[in-house]
Amino acid sequence: MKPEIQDAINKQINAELFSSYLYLSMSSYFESKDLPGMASWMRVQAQEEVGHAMKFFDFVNERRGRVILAGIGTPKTDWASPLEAFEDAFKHECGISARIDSLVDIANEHKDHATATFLQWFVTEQVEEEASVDAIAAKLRMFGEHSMGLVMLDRELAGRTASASGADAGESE
Ligand code: OFO
Repeated sequence: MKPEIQDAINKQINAELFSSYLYLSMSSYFESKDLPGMASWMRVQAQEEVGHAMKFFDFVNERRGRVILAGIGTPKTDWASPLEAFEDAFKHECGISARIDSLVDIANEHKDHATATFLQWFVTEQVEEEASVDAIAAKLRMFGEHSMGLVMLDRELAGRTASASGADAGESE
């Protein structure tokens, strides 16, 4: 594995673990606001991000590279509203998508077809990652100040489970 590719993937492992930390922080925020469904949804999301990090981790090892772990940044801990949290999540996922696109560019520059092919799973996954948080933010925008809508959405989001979302580490979906 070329050092440039290895370095870029190691940075991505850090970014995925930061994503997990951010969503766990959002889960804690929702717990504090008595929104257990949103807290649970974010907790599942945090687990899914660890799964993403582990996919990269396993890939580097399969290619006889070396995973080097670095410190994880401190996530934001408070939001003005559930809508602001989901809007932040959407912005964050757009940033992660841009990172994945640059990784594809680096793999292509180095004619590393194995890495470019491996990354296609993430390109597709990011479409879903952006769409899922954006859809929730859209519903929150629609409800406005109506607390009944918030309660109903919270109940709906409680239904997300780790297995249904492909959150298990190393799961290929
Ligand atoms: Fe790993 O997709 Fe979100 O961040």
